[in-house]
Amino acid sequence: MAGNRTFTMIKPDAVGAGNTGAIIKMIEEAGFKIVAMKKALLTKERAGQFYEVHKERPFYNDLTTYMSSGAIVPMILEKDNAVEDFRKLIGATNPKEAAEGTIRAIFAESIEANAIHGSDSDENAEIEGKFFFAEVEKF
Ligand code: RTP
Ligand code: MG
Repeated sequence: MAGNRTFTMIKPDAVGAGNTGAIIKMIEEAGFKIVAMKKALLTKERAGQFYEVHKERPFYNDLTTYMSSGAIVPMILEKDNAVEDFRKLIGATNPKEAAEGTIRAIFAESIEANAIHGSDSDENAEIEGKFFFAEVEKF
């Protein structure tokens, strides 16, 4: 079952711009079922924990400042081949390189404020889902 789930969060730029509903509509129309969802605010410290793998990267400080700048909408999603199919739906990290019709091509503002996150492996999907949700919050 773990292989069929991924984790996402709608990032502060997209939530702040009022694009939450439009993005959720694209996710559901692409065949993903919402297993868990909420609205949350990360502190800079907690954003730093989430993106710990990037802590040596030059963009880490900016990224954690940005990710704690406003509300986010984290979700656990279910579908066959969830991780890979979801990365296709969101498009490349840099919206200038994101394929036409992808969520980032439509909604991202920049390489950093890029509208949405998607887990990059089944293992990380599991870890990231647990970062935000307790078992009782998953349906
Ligand atoms: P994500 O983890 O958020 O789904 O994005 P991703 O896999 O496509 O990209 P990743 O390399 O994991 O980077 C995580 C997030 O850091 C910001 N970033 N900024 N200024 C920059 O050069 C830069 N590069 C990455 C983006 O918000 C990216 O999604
Ligand atoms: Mg990533």
